[in-house]
Amino acid sequence: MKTEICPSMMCADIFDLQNVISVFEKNKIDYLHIDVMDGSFVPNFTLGTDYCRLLKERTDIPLDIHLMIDRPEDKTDWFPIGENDYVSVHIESTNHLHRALARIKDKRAKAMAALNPATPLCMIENVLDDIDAVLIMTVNPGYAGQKLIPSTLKKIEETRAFLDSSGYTGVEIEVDGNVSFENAVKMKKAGANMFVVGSSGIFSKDFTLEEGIDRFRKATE
Ligand code: S6P
Ligand code: MG
Repeated sequence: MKTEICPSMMCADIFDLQNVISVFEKNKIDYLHIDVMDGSFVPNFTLGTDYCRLLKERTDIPLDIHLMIDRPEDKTDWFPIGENDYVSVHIESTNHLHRALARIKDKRAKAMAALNPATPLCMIENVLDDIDAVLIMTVNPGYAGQKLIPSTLKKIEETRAFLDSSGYTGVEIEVDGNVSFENAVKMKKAGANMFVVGSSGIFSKDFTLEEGIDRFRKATE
């Protein structure tokens, strides 16, 4: 499966966004990962509907909208969701996971089910026909700059094995949280193919964004 880079936009320098997007376009970045936090499902507020809309207007790079909000099924219309975009909803954020995924599919976008580190894999068992990807959180959602929870590596492996043995070989696995160059190698080996790269990956004061992308691609080759 193709290795895809999804930079976490909450880690990008907001005063330098024009340049950041140009670098991503030039380097053929796969998705822009946008963390939407509502201060309720997670203890933080981050990027919102206007931010998504402005990015959508500025670039053709598909969005990867990570909804960390309560009752996402009621809010999908607030976002500029296009055919090539991914939208992920957390299993823990709704009593109506199937409905939330269906709202995304109504927009012809790609649907992703997200699991917190403590949420068991079996929770996706009944929505396999409704998803294009599974998001395995490798930290507790809410903040950038956290440390990988080691048990999640095994969970990635189990997820890939479960999807393959159930006949869903085309369902992708995204990983999010402390995806450093070093951790990405282990995550890829475990079966992940979409990588959310943030402050421990390509966004660093020690090298340019372009160098970071290059290092990431070489590490995960
Ligand atoms: C966390 C959020 C993530 C972070 C990303 C940051 O709740 O969903 O997308 O932005 O993990 O990357 P890093 O390398 O700082 O962990
Ligand atoms: Mg995220």
